[in-house]
Amino acid sequence: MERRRGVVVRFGSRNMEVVDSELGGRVICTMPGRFRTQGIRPIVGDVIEYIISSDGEGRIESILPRKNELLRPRISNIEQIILVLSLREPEVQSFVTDRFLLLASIAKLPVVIVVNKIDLLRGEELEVFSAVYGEDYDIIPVSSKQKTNIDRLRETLKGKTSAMAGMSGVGKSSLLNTLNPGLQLRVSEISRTLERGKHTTSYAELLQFDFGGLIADTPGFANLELPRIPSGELQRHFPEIAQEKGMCAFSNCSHLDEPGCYVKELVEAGDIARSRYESYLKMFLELKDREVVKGGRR
Ligand SMILES: Nc1nc2c(ncn2[C@@H]2O[C@H](COP(=O)(O)OP(=O)(O)OP(=O)(O)O)[C@@H](O)[C@H]2O)c(=O)[nH]1
Ligand SMILES: [Mg+2]
Ligand SMILES: [Zn+2]
Repeated sequence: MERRRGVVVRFGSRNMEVVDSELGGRVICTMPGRFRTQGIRPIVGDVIEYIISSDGEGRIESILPRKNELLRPRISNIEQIILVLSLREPEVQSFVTDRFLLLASIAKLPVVIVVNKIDLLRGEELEVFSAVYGEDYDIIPVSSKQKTNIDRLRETLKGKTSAMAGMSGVGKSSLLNTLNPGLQLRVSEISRTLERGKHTTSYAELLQFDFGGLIADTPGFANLELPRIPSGELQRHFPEIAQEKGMCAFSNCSHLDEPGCYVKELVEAGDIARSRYESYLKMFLELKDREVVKGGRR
């Protein structure tokens, strides 16, 4: 029988939904019993091989190796993080933005910053934001409400698997509907054919854009608990600090209060944004605290 390829986009209690872009549709698939005994468990985002049985159901044959895997939400093969934020209603604090950026960096995923609700901005607010982030990150300013710059965002999403992250209220759901009207509605329709468990909302799922591309609609990535990295590694994830590596008097400078710290000089001169430096300090001290707590075992 013909083996086909698809991407797992959603789970039910006993089956899963697979998008087969060649087929141009979706197939409800089940797992062979041997997966359970062998401890094989597909997750959302997995590329799988399957065969269609006579009743139109699919049966999974194998899972292709994962390129990467996010833990919260548990999802594989993500190609980029779309970090949505707004500068008004709500004004997302730079510390929150910087945590998201850190998580994306640790996951080794490129991130695109989408500044939504630009219809609410006054004066130079967008320019001020761009001055802090524009050099190291791609920024797409949009308004879901006025449909500004939506085409540009669509281009960025087209043909890729993305995860959308961002604080509650910044307009993630609104954007999905503006990008692809009816997307959410269609989802609930399909869910009926899928046998759902009781706690389905906690699962990750991927939505399929009509223009091509998949996106994880769960805000689960919003869990902002600091990942367990050594404090000394933090600076690698701040591009504007990492770039100055070797410029401080001490080669292992943590840019806290060491003499001859070039990073602090750049902050004073306004070449590194103060808000970014303050985020760095706050996270550094948090990581350091944790190291002291478990210090006895080191
Ligand atoms: N002015 C303005 N309001 C917007 C825009 N986009 C979304 N909103 C409003 O912002 C509010 C929150 O939007 P949602 O799409 O629910 O936000 P969300 O990010 O999905 O929030 P969670 O699901 O809680 O994570 C709604 O009242 C939207 O109408 C925009 O571009 N401009
Ligand atoms: Mg939402
Ligand atoms: Zn330094």
